[in-house]
Amino acid sequence: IVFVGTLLLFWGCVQKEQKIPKQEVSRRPNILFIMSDDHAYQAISAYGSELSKLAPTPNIDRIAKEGAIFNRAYVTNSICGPSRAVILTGKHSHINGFRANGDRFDGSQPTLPKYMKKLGYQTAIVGKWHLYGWPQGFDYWNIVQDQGHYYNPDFIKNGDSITIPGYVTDIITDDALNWLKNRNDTVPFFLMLHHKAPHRNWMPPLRYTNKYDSVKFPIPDTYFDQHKNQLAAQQQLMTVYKDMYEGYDLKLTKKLGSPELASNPWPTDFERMSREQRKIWDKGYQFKNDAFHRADLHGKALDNYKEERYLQDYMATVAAVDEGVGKVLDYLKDNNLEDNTIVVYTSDQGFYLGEKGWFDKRFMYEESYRTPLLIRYPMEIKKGTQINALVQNLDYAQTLLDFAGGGQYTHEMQGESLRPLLNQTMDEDDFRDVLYYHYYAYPAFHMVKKHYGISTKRYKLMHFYDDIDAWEFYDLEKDPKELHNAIDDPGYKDIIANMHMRLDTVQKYYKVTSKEFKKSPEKNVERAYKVFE
Ligand code: SGN
Ligand code: CA
Repeated sequence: IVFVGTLLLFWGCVQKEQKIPKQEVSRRPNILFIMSDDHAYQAISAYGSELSKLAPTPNIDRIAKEGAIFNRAYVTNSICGPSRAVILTGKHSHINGFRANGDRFDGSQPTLPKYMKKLGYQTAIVGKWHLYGWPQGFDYWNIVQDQGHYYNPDFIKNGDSITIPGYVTDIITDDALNWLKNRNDTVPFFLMLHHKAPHRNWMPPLRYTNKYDSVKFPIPDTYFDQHKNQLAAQQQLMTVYKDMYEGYDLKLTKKLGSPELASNPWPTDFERMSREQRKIWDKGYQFKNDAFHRADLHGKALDNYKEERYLQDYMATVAAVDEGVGKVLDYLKDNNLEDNTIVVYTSDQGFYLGEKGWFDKRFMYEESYRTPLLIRYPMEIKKGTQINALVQNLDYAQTLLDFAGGGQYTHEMQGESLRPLLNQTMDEDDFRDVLYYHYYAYPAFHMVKKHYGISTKRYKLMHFYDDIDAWEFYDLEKDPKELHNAIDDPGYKDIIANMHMRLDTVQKYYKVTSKEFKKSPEKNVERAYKVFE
């Protein structure tokens, strides 16, 4: 009894010590962290691509216009679950233990939401989670099951399974708004709003099935690239015109006049629709599909057409995300929360929109390695701030804790706070000048080989390993599209030697050990490729 009593007394003291005065808690900024799934920076008009000009994202752009845009934001491991684990922990995959989709997140480790709670925040997550193991550190959670579905999706709400009728992006937006409206407004909030869209198979809402039908999106000039001297790139299975399913991905039909989809290995995504939804959907797609059959395309014309259809659906899916972002920004505005709320918009990684011929992500090449990052917080960030420093999703936890007054919790994290970049108290050149990357998921969907590497503002060194052993080096200034692997170019000999040295240093810095470079057991290859991620 004495022992238990002492323990309770001790616990009471600890509790007391941690209690933060009420006035201090209420002064902390609210945080709205919006993350979509697979949203390429090329598809956000604030980043200025030709493609995005044809399908602008005015609401997401508002965050950049009224705040800051990061032009060189990257991930540490370009795949969903791992990126989310990095964001929650502020630690690389090899430290937080979640290396590939399908791993189980060790929820007992310290995370950003747990710290936010300690700081007196009311915390919530709505939308995609994809970490296996239920969310911890959230007062409220309502997550889509696994990858989630576009139509009538299944959710797990604080532990209970429910199916919510409607379109996933709208449902996530509304649920987040509902939580905001009913929150305890005497304490600050930390809300993670995680969209499922625009993840494969890019199903737009019924109101947008024809939104971009008449828009001819430009075909990337690298669409038919053959990946010369890029062994891993030659062996991927994520080429739009080779690996997409005509029915499932491109919504093409079998024949003129019929709504029956062509190859469609996962029919449930369509079968989930109610009869009314399906009717509107089929009607929306009928006209373009009939036009497609009449055109009787072959060869490159067919390949190009597939890219057009891919982009039309992808961008229509993005349009709903943008609309949702507009709704929550309006809520903040109408409720006098604009000034004291930090709004972040990002994606779990970048994505290919036909560059190099691809969809999906995983590679350390720019399109999938980079990710959009926009942050608005008028109290500290000047309108229209452009940031070119090399930042990573590794930095988000530290940044948000810094703003929330939780700097004491970040000692074990591996990133840097972006706050001095955002409020311009630090010169960009004084920020880090090299980034580390490691992708582990092979063999798996799309068969991108395991690789790791480093990048500076100008150079990139990568090593593909496991069942290959291939180094690549790029000079991004001379070759921004990464088409010329210059690893054997004598002109770069010294620079490459230096990059190797830096790679060693960086790996030591992030505590990477040799056990990180394990080969996959040969027999798993076939099976792993078929496993649904
Ligand atoms: C699904 C997709 C893949 C995608 C993975 C991982 N296929 O398996 O194309 O690479 O998710 O995506 S699908 O037919 O089910 O859409 S991630 O964003 O979750 O990492
Ligand atoms: Ca993703």
